[in-house]
Amino acid sequence: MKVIFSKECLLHDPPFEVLGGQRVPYFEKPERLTIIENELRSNGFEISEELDPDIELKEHILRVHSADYLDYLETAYETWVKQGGNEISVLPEAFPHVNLLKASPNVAQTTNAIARAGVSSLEFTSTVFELFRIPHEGLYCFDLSCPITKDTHKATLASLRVTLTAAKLLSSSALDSIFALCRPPGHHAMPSLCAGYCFLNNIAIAARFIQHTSSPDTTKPKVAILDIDYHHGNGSQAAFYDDPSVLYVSLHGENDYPYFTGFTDEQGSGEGEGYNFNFPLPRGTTGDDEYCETLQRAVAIVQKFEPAFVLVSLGVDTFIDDPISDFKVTTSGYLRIGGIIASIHRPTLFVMEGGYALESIGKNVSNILRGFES
Ligand code: SP5
Ligand code: ZN
Repeated sequence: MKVIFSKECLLHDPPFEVLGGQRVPYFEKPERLTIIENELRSNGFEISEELDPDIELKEHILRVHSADYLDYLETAYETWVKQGGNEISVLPEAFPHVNLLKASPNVAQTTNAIARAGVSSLEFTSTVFELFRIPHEGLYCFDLSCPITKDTHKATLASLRVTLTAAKLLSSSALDSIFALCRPPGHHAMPSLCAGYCFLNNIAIAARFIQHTSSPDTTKPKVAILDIDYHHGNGSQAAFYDDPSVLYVSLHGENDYPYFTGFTDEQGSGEGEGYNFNFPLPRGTTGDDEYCETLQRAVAIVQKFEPAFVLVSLGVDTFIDDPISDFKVTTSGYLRIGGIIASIHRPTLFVMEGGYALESIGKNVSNILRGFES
């Protein structure tokens, strides 16, 4: 399987995040990628650092994200520092909660960079905005895991370019699979919210990219997103919630981050009803057998949908020793998981998401890809 990679993805390197009320070293480290890269090389995978220079990223980003959010990502660090913020990173300290805004419609008047980092989102407060005729702006964050450093945006764009280069190769040639080895990851990113280490939703943008760049003579290809990261991909779900042309199926830890999404009764809305499937699995007990059994059911749903392409949000934070997750999938379990995904028999784009156990992340990712190929 061909692998697309870029060293620019390593540039995002915040020193810490805030989890469970504590300042902790940032789990989503650049080393994750270099460890996977080395493991894949020693397993004989072909790794290409040639990115497609012709893809106009902005055009494709705007199919998923709002223009004001993209503008924020581009300028947040500079504005923050200009206003006297620390040079480490942009990180909000206050959020314009919807209940706060109800009685105080002045969110639009905030120009303070600290406030703007946390200023509410379109999706989050749109009703309130409409109600008080507040201009849509600001927002941008729903947790404390997305510090924006000097080079964060550069790395984020590289991550997306890796993904779209891979998507283009897959959809324009006879390849049956390809792997986008990238970071920062994407599946938690919403139209105008970063969170969970994600800034731009790589896989959602790739799904739209494939649909919009396919031959105009053919009908818009159906795309299935299979999300095997430990966490529910709230951003990917939201991007296609009312769209029957993109199926979203996720297996994830029950009652864990992002906490407010990923329930079984989230099945899509309007025309998209019946095209969103969530499989929350119990924390603490879900091992290889339980996981693979549910994955088989998820795969059957994908097969029935008959997608032209399958996009896999590849997280290995389901691993037994992952420092922030609670499943018990083993390194050899990932061989089985890759094999089950292969049984869909469709052109498949793997996009890197989470996985934080540095000692095993290389082997685990490599096993999914090897399991797929064998
Ligand atoms: C892409 C991705 O995997 N993002 C995940 C972000 C998760 N952030 C919140 C983690 C909460 C961890 N809870 C600590 C439990 C320690 N056992
Ligand atoms: Zn995850």
